[in-house]
Amino acid sequence: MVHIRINGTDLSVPKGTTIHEAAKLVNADIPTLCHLNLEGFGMVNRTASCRVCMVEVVGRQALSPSCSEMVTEGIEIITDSLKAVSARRLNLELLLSNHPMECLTCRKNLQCDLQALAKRLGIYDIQFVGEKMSRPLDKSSAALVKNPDKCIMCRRCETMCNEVQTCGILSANSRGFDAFVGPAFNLDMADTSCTFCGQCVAVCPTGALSEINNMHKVWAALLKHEKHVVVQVAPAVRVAIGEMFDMEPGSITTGQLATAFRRMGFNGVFDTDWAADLTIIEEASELIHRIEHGGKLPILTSCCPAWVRFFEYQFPDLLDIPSTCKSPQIMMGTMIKTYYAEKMNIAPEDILVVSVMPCIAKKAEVQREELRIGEMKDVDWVITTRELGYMLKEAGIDFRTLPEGEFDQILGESTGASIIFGSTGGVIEAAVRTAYEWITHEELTDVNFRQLRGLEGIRSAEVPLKDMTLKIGIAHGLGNARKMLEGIQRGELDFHAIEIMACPGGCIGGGGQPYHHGDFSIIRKRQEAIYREDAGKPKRKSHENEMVMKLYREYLGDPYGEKAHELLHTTYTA
Ligand code: HC1
Ligand code: SF4
Repeated sequence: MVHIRINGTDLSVPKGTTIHEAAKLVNADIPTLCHLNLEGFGMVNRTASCRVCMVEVVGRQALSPSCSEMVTEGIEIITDSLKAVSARRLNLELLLSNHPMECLTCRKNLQCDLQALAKRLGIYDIQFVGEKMSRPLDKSSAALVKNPDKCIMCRRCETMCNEVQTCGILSANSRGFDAFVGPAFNLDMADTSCTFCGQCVAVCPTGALSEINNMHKVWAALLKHEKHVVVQVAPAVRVAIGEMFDMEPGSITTGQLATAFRRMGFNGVFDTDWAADLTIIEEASELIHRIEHGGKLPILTSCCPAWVRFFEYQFPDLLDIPSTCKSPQIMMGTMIKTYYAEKMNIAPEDILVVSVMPCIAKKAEVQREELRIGEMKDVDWVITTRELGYMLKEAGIDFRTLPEGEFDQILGESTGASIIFGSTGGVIEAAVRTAYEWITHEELTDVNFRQLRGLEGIRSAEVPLKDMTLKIGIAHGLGNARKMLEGIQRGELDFHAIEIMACPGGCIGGGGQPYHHGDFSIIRKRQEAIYREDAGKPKRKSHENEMVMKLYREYLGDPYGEKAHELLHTTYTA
């Protein structure tokens, strides 16, 4: 232990404690901006670049950055001296001196950490009106927008992209006043191997990184009434959107979502969970087929589009191991424009499919050339959970008090297995629930495979299945995925199936979810809600979804059969 004094109080703290952490123990709330500690996800940004957390250390002339400096034996710290407080304000004013003052139209308006700090530190006038940068916006991708003029060099995105996701897309460019974070040689994002996981967006404190705005396209489609506009909503959205309406993190809002979509004017209100059950039928069949026919193992899940881009770019020699199943969002789009169109007697060209996703990469996924029926995209527009929240606020829909509604059939039924897709480990647990019964021909009485759950970055489990033991691997976060894939390349890992999700916690921690502002406990609460919703469902195995099984009887034929292959499977490109 280290003995220290803060603001006149003596205390002992473990070695390695930062001044900022120690100050919390005496209720001293030192502001921070660049600092971010995503406990549980291995991300600590301690660049100390913003200098808004300065404190006074007795006996020193210079102030110290509290977020990065560790306490030492006998140190005496004053967190609220006038010298420290005025230096913090001055440093913030310098940061603001070249910041574009576009708060009213900024995507981060009222969600911006810089804006919140300016309010907290009482900045109402900018005393240093400096030269402004004017660099072009990067809107080259279908997923995210980069506005370098709003970059404050906090380097949170860089830490996330390089250390956690190991993608290496973002780093500091230029020097001094011209410095900003972006791809090397200032390439357009679309010309890099960015996976569009959106985790840089999730941690950016300002509007320097945000998702591509598709809200106006959806409003325009709903207003024009020219098309049959339908919506689908992903599993993880229902446990997070309430946060945008000051509901407790982990509130389950499935029924309110169905009602909200009808109020917005959608002609069909569908649940991506239905398509997640469909995905399991295909994926479990594919796993069993590979086991029985000596196919390539392990099979890797393929529903996360950032993960798909990651393995395409980084592991082109392993393209034959991921499942060929399209993701649930795309399977839903395909089924809407084929099966549903036929049933409803609507020309597929007259249908517009909107997805509400917790994910930014889903915006890019729908643009992929192979995810089309002829010229027609399977899914037309993707909005994030956040964007849906903004649209509901704009429409004045009081989400908190909406009555619960139901999704439309024939694409609305879902089981507990599909809901858990939203959490790390959930896709593989759902697949195991079905594979178990199909391999053993016995009823699975306890569907809770708790060994597959949790938030550890890399997990493994063995599930006994009569004559064999199914070996399962799970990774979330692309850095963890990289470790898994390198283990496979070296021939060290022996799994039948591996689930990988790009984001912390899986889709519940997606880059399009309400901002967590560094509070990882929110992700935990969303995860708990996912398993609560699963536990409350009368059916918890995907093959018990009657509307999905009806689809096979009426339209697709055999699971993993010829028509299912044609419509529900895809290919990958190095
Ligand atoms: Fe996901 Fe999936 S779980 S990828 O995280 O397989 O986005 O929620 O919709 O497609 O179902 C996201 C979530 C989502 C797909 C499903
Ligand atoms: Fe890196 Fe993901 Fe951001 Fe792309 S979207 S720059 S891969 S963190």
